[in-house]
Amino acid sequence: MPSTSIERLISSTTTEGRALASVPEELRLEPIEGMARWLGPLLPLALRFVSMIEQRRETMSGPQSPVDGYFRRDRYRHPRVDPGRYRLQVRGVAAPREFTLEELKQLPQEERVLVMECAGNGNHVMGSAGLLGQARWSGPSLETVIAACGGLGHATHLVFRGLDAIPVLRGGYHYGLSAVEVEQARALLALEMNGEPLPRPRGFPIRMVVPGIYSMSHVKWLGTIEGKTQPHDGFYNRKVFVNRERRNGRWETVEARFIGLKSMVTRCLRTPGGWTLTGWAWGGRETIERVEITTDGGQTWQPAVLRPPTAWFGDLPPEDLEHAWSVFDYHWPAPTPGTHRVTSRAFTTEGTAQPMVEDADVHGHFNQTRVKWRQVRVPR
Ligand SMILES: Nc1nc2c(c(=O)[nH]1)N[C@H]1C(S)=C(S)[C@@H](COP(=O)(O)O)O[C@H]1N2
Ligand SMILES: [Mo]
Repeated sequence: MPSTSIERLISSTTTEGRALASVPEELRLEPIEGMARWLGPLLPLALRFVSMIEQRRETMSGPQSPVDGYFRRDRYRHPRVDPGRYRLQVRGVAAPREFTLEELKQLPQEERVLVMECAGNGNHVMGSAGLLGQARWSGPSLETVIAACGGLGHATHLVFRGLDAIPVLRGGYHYGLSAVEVEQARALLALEMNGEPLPRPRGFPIRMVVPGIYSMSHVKWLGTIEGKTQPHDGFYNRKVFVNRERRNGRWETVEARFIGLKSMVTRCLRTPGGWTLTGWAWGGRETIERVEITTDGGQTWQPAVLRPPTAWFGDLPPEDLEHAWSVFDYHWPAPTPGTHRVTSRAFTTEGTAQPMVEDADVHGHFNQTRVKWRQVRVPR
């Protein structure tokens, strides 16, 4: 008979019989690569220093990330915006105009549930993977706002500018996408997150939300939307969020864009008869069909139970959930005490598999999709 948690509890009682050294409810998934491996418990401090906060581990399971504990990535200063005096400027479109917050609230409101992920999440430098979250965002669609300005006019590209002034660079944060990209993504101007007004760190009073595209484009504290007739030649577009990629034998600079096919084991929780590895699968432009788990460093793989976003957000039409993660869990029956190497791997209905190794034709920190290994120490 496999040892039950009660039996393990009893067997771990000290001889004095005083302190019950119980089996923990959760085991740490230790990163074994990148900075996270070397910095250990100091990683959050190091990240905080460059204004990055990973999603809190206790919130890293299930379909939706709470407002409290959401990840954060920005450039240090959060502007304080007076909602009464706020104006969204829209320029370079058919009929340029500005909107008060009330006017934006009066437009038809839409909802999206999606993975918001920093383009550098889980890369080989960081070695960790908490710069992402999934929430329910609502507000007018970008399409609605542009339509209220008489349409795009001659604009083929849009630049989104934040109200956060950046020390030294001063210019403020901005990111540009093509009109086709934002239309296909069904971008939203979010006024609410999980049914609450946007908190200040999340971009109060308005942020961009661009399903399927990495979150450097989800501009917070949105102040201006500017139409252009060519791609935005901005610092963040051209210099910051770029990789070097080899295409037809030539190395080119490529901007970060679409979230690639990924999966990740986020927690290892105690369940009767063993442990449950749970996590998320998301990204890519194909439907995720299954997730496989290994607990022996890749020698054998087992299927996980995969639950699509429609299981939780059935009140929304599937197109509003298109870029949301699926939740998976795998029951790991009574693993032997000791150290185990675990990971997950996602597969699509079209037969695409999440890569096991980094692509030799891609150099850079962004859109690194290969499987993320973790180490778990199972107690006696
Ligand atoms: N105005 C503004 N918007 C911004 C940024 C910023 O520095 N300023 N950072 C971007 C980046 S790189 C990321 S990953 C996301 C993070 O969103 P969050 O802090 O709400 O998690 O915001 C994006 N939007
Ligand atoms: Mo980011």
